[in-house]
This record gives sequence, C-alpha cells and structure tokens, in this order.
Amino acid sequence: MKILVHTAGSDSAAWIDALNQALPEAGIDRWPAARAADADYALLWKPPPELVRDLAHAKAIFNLGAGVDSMPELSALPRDVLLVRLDDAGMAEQMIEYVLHAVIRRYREFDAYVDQQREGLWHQRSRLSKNEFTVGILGAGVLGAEVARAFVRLGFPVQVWSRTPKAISGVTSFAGPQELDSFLASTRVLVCLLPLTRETKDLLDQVRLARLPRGAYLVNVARGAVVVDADLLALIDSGHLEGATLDVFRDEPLPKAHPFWHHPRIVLTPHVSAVTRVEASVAQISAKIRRLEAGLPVTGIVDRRHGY
Ligand code: NDP
Ligand code: OXD
Repeated sequence: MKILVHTAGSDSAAWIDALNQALPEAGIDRWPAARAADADYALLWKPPPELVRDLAHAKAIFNLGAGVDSMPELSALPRDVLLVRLDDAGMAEQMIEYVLHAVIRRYREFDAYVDQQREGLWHQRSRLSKNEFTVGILGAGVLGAEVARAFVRLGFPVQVWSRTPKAISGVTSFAGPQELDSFLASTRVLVCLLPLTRETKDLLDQVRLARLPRGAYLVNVARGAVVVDADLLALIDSGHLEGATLDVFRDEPLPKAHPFWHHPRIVLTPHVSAVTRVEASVAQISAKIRRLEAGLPVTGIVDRRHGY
C-alpha cells in the first residue's frame, strides 16, 4: 500500500514518522518526491491542483483539517475517490476552550474590568442575565454540536442553526434559510462554525448581521469568507454590534493594513482556535485506512454536492 503526504510547506516529518508507526506495512512518501499517480491513499493539506488531478486512481484522500474549502478541483476529482475530512481528532476540545473563553470574556465583562483597572476604578458592575445571553451557533456538526453541549453544561440558553434539524439535549434547533432570521434575532452571541461553501460564503453580510439584536457579539472560528468584513466593521462602528472575536480571515495571514488589526472592539488570533494534532489525526486516519482496506464504511466522507 502506498501513501502520499503533502502538508503545504509545514514539516511533514512528524506525519511520516507517525504513519510509519501506525501502518508499518505501508510505503509512506512525500509529494513531489513520489508520484501521486501511484498512491493508494493521500494525506493532504492545501494541495496544488496538479497534485489532486494526479490522484484520480487513489482510493481515498484524507484532508488534514475539518474544512475542505482549500481542496482544489473537488468537481474534477473522480467520484470513486473518497474525500475524507478530520472528524474532531482533538479539535473539539480546543474549539470548546477557545469559544468558552471568548463568550465568557464578553458575558463576565472582563474587558470592561480591564478598562476599570487602568482607571484605578473599584466598581462592581451589575451582572448580565445568563437567561438573556443566548449563545447561537451557526453549524451543528462535529465541532458545533460539542461547543453547544459545553454551553448547555454551563447553563446558557443555546440554539444552533444547521442545514438539517438537530436533536441535541438542551439545545433549540433551527434549520435551513427560512429559519435563519428568527435564529439570528434571538441570538446574543453568535458563534460561527460553518464550513465555507457556495451557500455560506458571505452569509454574514450587512442584512444578516443587522438581524442580530443590538449589543450582540460575533465569534468567528470557521472561515473568514463567511463574514463580509466591511459590513461587520460598519455594524460595530454604528454600535449595533458590541464587537467580535475573530480567529479566521478572508486572507491569511491577515494583511498588515487590514482595519481589524487595530480595531478597539475586535480581538483577533492567527487561526489557532483548533489546530490539527498529528498523533490524533494519524490514529484516526490509519484506523480509517484499515477499515477501507477491509471493505468497511468510514465516517467523515465529504458530500461533494454540498461541499463539506
Ligand atoms: P461539520 O461538517 O461536521 O459541520 C458543519 C455544520 O454546518 C453542519 O451542522 C451543517 O449542517 C452546517 N451547514 C453546512 N452548510 C450549511 C448551510 N448552507 N446552511 C446551514 N447549515 C449548514 O464541520 P465541523 O464541525 O467539523 O467543522 C466546521 C468548520 O469549522 C470547518 O468546516 C472549518 O471551516 C472550521 N474549522 C476551523 C478551525 C480553526 O482552527 N479555526 C479548526 C477546525 C475547523 P448539517 O448538520 O445539517 O449537515
Ligand atoms: C481546519 C482548520 O479546517 O484547521 O481543520 O481550519
């Protein structure tokens, strides 16, 4: 069995070592040193189009992340080459930590207390009501559902919006474009965990963001292009939105001149909310390769009609 690895410039040695340990019977090589056309399986992150085109005879391509938006030529890939994304693989726990921090920082008004400290001001602010602090999560898949459960455990009202309805204990489900407006109108902190697809690109524009109640807050940990930057900035500057925590951007690294960098109401991080972990990912992928070799089904297959 031949396995090809391409990690888009980041060091592939750790991946190759972990794969050699997990699948000692396989031949593991880097692209372009090895030919893509000979590979049975490929582990890829941000591959160039010519690499994907040459994998027409592979059994499966494993995307080294949850989002497949950077996988080029999805439509050109033959239907019988499975495209498999990472299911959690250690990312849900990281995502929960990040989003809990961002939401609780806002809910418990830590930034206001930092300002008060700078002014030498001892003032106990009246507590915001948790019952009115509804956390609305766009996307209730592998990561969104886990983040929703974490907020339920802390006693927040939680609602999710997805393509198909969900039954998650303690969570109100909204589904489809027809229910988006009512979901937004009843959300106090909006957490975006949607994949970037034809349908979700630019979804959070002026009209959608303005449906959020005055004082709402945005946490985007999915993909930058789901949000229209200028519309977000205009709504924060007009006072309709309180601010945003952003981990992902339309262009990454975020260009130096982008107004997000120095905006007083925006907290940003460089795409770190949930990073791919080599060991957990190789354990998941190697178990899936063994299942596929045994003719068994695997989870995490990307539905190319929907693009995620
Ligand atoms: P999943 O595919 O498991 O979940 C996607 C969710 O989005 C599903 O609930 C799906 O609905 C919903 N959805 C997709 N399209 C639409 C639509 N048009 N309308 C309404 N709902 C829609 O993905 P994950 O939870 O694993 O990951 C989500 C995203 O998070 C990734 O695609 C990636 O972009 C991002 N990510 C970011 C990371 C970071 O470090 N910043 C790390 C990891 C992931 P349904 O359930 O009905 O199919
Ligand atoms: C992912 C990511 O999609 O790291 O996994 O953004």
